[in-house]
Amino acid sequence: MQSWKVFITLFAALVADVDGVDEEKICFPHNFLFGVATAAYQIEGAWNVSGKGPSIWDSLTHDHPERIVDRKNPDVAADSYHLFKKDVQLLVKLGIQFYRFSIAWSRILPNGLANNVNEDGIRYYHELIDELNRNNIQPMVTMYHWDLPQYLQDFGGWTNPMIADYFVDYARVLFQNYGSKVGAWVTFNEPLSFCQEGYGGREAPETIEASGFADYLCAHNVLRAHGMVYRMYEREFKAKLMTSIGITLDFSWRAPSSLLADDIIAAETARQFSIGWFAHAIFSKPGDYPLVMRKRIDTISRIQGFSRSRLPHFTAEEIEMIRGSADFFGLNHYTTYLITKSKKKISSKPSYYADMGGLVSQKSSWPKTNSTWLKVVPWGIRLSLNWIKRAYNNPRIIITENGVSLERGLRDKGRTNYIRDYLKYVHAAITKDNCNVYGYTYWSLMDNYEWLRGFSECFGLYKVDFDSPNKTRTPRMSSEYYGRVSRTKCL
Ligand code: PNW
Repeated sequence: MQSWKVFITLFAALVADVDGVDEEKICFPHNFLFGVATAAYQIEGAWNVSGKGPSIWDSLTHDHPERIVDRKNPDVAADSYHLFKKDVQLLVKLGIQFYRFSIAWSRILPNGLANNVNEDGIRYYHELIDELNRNNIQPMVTMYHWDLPQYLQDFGGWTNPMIADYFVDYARVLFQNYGSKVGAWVTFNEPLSFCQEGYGGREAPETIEASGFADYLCAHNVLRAHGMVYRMYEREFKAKLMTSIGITLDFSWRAPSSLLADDIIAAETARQFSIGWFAHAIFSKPGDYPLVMRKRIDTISRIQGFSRSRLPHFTAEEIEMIRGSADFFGLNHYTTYLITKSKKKISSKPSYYADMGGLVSQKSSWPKTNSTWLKVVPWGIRLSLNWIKRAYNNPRIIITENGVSLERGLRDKGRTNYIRDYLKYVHAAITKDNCNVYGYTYWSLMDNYEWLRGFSECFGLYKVDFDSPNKTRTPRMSSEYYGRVSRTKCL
C-alpha cells in the first residue's frame, strides 16, 4: 500500500476509537507522573532586584508597551520570587508529583556570561528547589524559557555561534549548584517558537524578521548548544550526579486539509519543518536535519540565486555530538493545524513558510478558546504521540505542557473538560498504541504573564488577582479535578 493510504487508515482509526469509552474508568499506570509548569518570566516578577540583569523581555515590555495587548509588564507578575513558599503549598494541595519551572538566566548571570555569578540568584533557586524537595515534589528545571540576557542579544543572540559556548558555561553553573538535587533538566523550551517568532518574525522581542535565514541560524546554534551541554554533562558530571537531560519541543499536530495526496504530503513536510527541524538531529538514527528540509531549502536557495543553502550545515562531528543527546523527549502540545499544499510561485524573498510549501489554517468548527491560535482538538495529541513514536523509535516522552486559556472565573467547566478530553487520548496512546509516555504536565499552575498577550489570557488552575497587593491565588474548579487525577491516576 502507498504510504499516504496507510496514513489515512491509521489516522481514521486513531481519531475514532476513544469515543464511547466514557463509561469505563480510565486509569494511568501507578508510576505515571502528573505535574504542572510555569516559567520564570511569566510568574516571578522581581525583574531587577538583587543584581538580576535585564532580559530581552524586560527590554521589550519596558520600551515597547504598545506591542503588548494590555500594555502591561510583568515587573511584579505573580510575585513568585517572594511568594514561592506559598506556591509550593499550592503544589502540595494539588497532590502532583513534579513541578516544571524555569531559571532566569540573567538572575544567575546578569549579562549572561559566567565571569559574574549573582549570589542572590543562586540563593533564590536553592531555596525554591529545597522547598520542593522537602515537600516531596520533584523539580524539573528548564534552563531557557525565552528570557535571554539582553547583553547577549546585543551581539546577535541565538544567531551568534559563540552563544553555544556561553550557554554551556551557564549550564555548568547550574549543574555545579543544583545538580545534586534536580532529577530532570530541560535545556530549551520550544526552540521552534522562539527561533521562528523572534528571528523569523516579530512576535517576540528579538524582532529580527529574517524568515528563512535568521530562524535557521537560531535553530542551528540552539541544536549545537543543546548537544554541547549534554556532552559537557557526560564528561564533567555524569559520574557524580544522577539526573536526566532532555529538551522540550512544541508539536501542534499538522493534519492534511483534504485527502488529496498533495495535501497529505504537504502535511508531512510541515511536520518535518516543525518538530523534525529540531527532533531529527537529536532523536533520529542518522541525525542531522530532515532530508526534506535539506532538499527543499537547498533547491529553493539555488533558484533564488544564492551560492549556498540558507540552511546551514553541521560538521560530521556536530552530527555525532547532537545525535542521541537526550534522555527524554519533552513534548508541548496544545492544538492542531490543517495544511494545504501551497500553489504560490517561489519569489526571491527568503521565507520559512515558502520553504515549507504549506498553507496553515484551522477548521472553523473546532471549539474556540481565549487564544486565537488555540482550538480544542483532543485527538491531535494522540496522533502527535504516535508520529513521534514511529519517527524516532519510541523514545521516552514526557508531556511538558498541555493546557488552555479559558474562563477567568472559578467555575471553569471548559478547562476541566479540556484536561479530561486530552488525557483520554494520551491514555489511548499509552494503552492501545504503546507510546512510551511517562508523564503529563498541565500548563499552568496559575494565571501568568502570557508574553505579547500580557495578562489578558488565563491558563491557570489557580486564578491570580494581579490587582491585589498580595497577588491572591484562588483555586479554580479545574484544580480540584486535576488534583484528583494526579492523586488517583484516574480520570
Ligand atoms: C507555550 N502553538 O508556547 C509556552 O511554552 C508558554 O510559555 C506559554 O505560556 C504557553 O505555550 C501558552 O501560550 C506555545 O502555536 C506557543 O501551538 C504557541 C503554540 C504552542 C505553545
